[in-house]
Amino acid sequence: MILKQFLNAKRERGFDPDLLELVQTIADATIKISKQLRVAVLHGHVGATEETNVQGEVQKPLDVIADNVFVEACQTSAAVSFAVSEEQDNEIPVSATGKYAVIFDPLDGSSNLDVNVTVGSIVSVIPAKASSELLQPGRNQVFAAYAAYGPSTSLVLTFGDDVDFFSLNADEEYELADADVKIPSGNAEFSINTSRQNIWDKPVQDYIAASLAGEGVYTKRYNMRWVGSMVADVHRILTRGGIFLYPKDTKDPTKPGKLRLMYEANPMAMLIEQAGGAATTGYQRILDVQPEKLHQRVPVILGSKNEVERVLGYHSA
Ligand code: AFP
Repeated sequence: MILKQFLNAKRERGFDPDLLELVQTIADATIKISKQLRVAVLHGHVGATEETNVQGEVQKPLDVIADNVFVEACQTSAAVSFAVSEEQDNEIPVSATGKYAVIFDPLDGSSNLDVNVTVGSIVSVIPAKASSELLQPGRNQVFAAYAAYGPSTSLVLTFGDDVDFFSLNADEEYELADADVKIPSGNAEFSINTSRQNIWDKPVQDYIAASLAGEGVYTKRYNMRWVGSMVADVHRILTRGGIFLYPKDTKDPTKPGKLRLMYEANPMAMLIEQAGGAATTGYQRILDVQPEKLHQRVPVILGSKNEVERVLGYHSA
C-alpha cells in the first residue's frame, strides 16, 4: 500500500482531510530532501556555511536547503498557521486561516553529513491558530513523524492511533513496510554519548554502570550503539528495542540536556509511546512538559518500556 492509499483509508475513517493533505505535503518534502542528499557531495553541498542558527550551531548547506524545502511545503498548505523550524529564530506565519502549526527539525544529525551517515527530518503537528497557542505540551500533537535518510529512506509516522513504517520504493513513492509497529523489549542495548559520562545526572551514571556490569536484574552485560543522529538511533530502537538517552548533565546549568523539546523530543516521544514504549526526562513524561520557549532543550530518555522504567527506578531511589 502506498502512502496516498493509506491516507485515503484514514479519510474514510473520519480523519481531518486537511491534516491528511498536510501529511502528504510533508512526506513529499522529505522525498525532495532525500533526492538532494543523494547528490549532495557531487553538488558541493557538504561542509559548513558561514552562518550559525539560533542554537549557535554552524549551519550546513543542506540544513539550509532542507529548511527551505520544509518552509516552502508549509506555505503551499492553507491548513498551516505557522511553521516553526530549528533553523529559524521565530515562528513563520503561513496562513491566517490555518489551523495546524508544523514544527520541524529539517535535517537532524547534520554533523554526520560529511561522512555519509544516516541523517533525518523530524516533524510535529499541533492544532494552533494563533502564535499564542504554539507553546503546547507534546500530548496535544495530532501527528508526528520522522524520515530517516539512510541506505533506504524511511518515513515513520503516527496520528496517535498506531505507528506505521513506510519505505521509499523504486518509483519514489512511500510504500507501507510495516504497520502498527511495536518496540520489542529485552534488547540489552543502550544508546548514549559516553564521552559525557563524568557529567551525566547521577541516576543515569548508576543505570549505565549496572547495565555494563550485568548486575542484579540485568541478565547480561549491555551492548552500546551511538550513531549521533537521533533519527537513526531512534529508528534502530523502534525496530529492535533498547534505550536512547541524552540525559540531563552538568555541562551548562542553563541547558537541561542537548535535545530540543518541540521538534526532537516531543515527536519522538509520541512515536515511541504509540509503539508501546516510554519517553521521559527522568523526572517527567516528555509529552507532559509545558514548553516555555520554542527552542527549549530537555533531557531525553526513551525506548522499550521496561528499560525506561529501570532508569526511572534510579531516579526515584
Ligand atoms: P546535529 O544536528 O548538530 O548533528 O546534532 C544531532 C543531535 O541533535 C541528535 O540528532 C543527536 O542524537 C545528538 O545531537 C548527538 O549529540 P552528540 O554530538 O553529543 O553526539
